[in-house]
Amino acid sequence: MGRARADTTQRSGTTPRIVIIGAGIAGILMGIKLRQRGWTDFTILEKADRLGGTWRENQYPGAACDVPAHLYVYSFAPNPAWRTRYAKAPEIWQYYHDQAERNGVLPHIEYGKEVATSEFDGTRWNVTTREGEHYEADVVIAGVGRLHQPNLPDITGAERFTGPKFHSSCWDHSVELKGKRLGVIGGGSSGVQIVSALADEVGKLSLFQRTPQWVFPLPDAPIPLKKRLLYRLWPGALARQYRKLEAEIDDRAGRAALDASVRAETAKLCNAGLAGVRDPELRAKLTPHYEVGCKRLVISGSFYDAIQKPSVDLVTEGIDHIEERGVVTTDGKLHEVDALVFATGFKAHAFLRPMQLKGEGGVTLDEVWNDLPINYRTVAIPHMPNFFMLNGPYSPGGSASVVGIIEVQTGYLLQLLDRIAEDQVLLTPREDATSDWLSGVRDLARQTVWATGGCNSWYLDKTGTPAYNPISITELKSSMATPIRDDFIATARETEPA
Ligand code: N01
Repeated sequence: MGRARADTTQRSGTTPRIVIIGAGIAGILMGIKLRQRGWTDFTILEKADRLGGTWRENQYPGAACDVPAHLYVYSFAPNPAWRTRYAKAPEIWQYYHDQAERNGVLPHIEYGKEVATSEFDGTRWNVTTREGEHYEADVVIAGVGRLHQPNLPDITGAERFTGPKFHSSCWDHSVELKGKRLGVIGGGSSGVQIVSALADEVGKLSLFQRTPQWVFPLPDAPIPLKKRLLYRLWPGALARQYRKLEAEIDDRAGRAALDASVRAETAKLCNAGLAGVRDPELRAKLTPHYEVGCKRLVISGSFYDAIQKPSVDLVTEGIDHIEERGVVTTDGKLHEVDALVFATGFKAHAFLRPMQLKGEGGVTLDEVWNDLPINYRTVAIPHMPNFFMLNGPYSPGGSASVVGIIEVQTGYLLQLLDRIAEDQVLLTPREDATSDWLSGVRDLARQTVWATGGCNSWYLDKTGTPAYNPISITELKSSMATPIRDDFIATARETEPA
């Protein structure tokens, strides 16, 4: 049986052995924080052959983050080198790789290790990979991401298409698209970025749009060399920029789901961008008929320009089926394409799955989560002692920086880990505390534009309730500043001699 290993010589004898699942932004951060406190007895199991999570997978043309680059960093590691307001996927990947390297996390990562099962044996967790390797851990922390598993819609005949086809998060860079006819199904954040990036490169681009999106017309901009130098020489200015962006976005996006006046301002700016579409027929096709903010806002300063190019065709008739040569819409028209991209989003409610979890008394995650992804404050699950999550269900939604959210959750988990180490206990959230917290969040979520704004989106669970918490980072920080001791059941943990 394997151990959650790495530098075990430094093991203090009281610190728990930890397995972290996933080497994305969350897993790397947890690794950095553990090392900073001298806890080196942990392993990060990563299913792929590289770290980076979202930014490893999403390498489609134009992939970039729509949270300003200076905010999309660990707060303790500002980056003076960003060249543009919004960073591109490869630069973001490099930043998080560098953080893992600089902070000594790389040797803790084991690649090609997809966790298949985690079973609690009454004392500790037995983690098994798909390849059948076993790891023992006192604590398991899942940093597996929420938008991770591609949603590939079941469109009749898709298998008959003879050209290359792939999901936006599995881009096949070997396919030459220059001068070719490209079909893009889906006009969310990914589809919009792909269209903007490829409109001039391909011969013809057909965007199959089922629902028009609200597009916030924020242009990207270079960060002048002088400013980059200033940030390098004067870290205080960079820290101030982080705080400024955090406050601005918290102010704008943090309460937007609950605050109609914030949304009215957003709608005004989106409509001003839309007004730049000259052809009234095209503009009508791009005009959303639900409230702004109902779906996650698409942020792009270039989409409306791209969609008006002669090489781009916006197709709004529904897709009937796919055949060998392309996509046939419900009006019977065949849209011939050489390659097809599914920018159709992710299975946002498949959190932790397909991993199988078995907690105390053999209870499975599927049993605990039969109806809803029940959890306590996004990080802990009843009946799953010492099993924790980062960016779990009911984390804040909207356009906030997920890095900031994960930092708050990590700070909270570190306090739980301290208690686990000091008191040698297993911590499980109480069911009553869990349901009190969860019903509060769900009641609030039902009042949001996500639920009432007249759209369908991946925010909603099967009951039509958003699985997100409409609170700002400021509110998240205060609600997760200190764990409430009595909300957890603490049972003695069997320990090994050091
Ligand atoms: O996915 P989406 P995404 N037939 O789910 C359509 C983050 N992100 O990958 O609206 C036809 O938003 C679907 O149509 P509809 C960000 O949080 C961030 O674009 O359901 N169409 C929709 O248009 C984002 O919100 C960044 O009617 C079908 C699209 O596919 C999240 O990831 C960049 C269909 C899916 O849109 C997901 O974004 C990229 C079907 N059968 C992503 N099924 C940045 O930071 C689905 N669609 C910039």
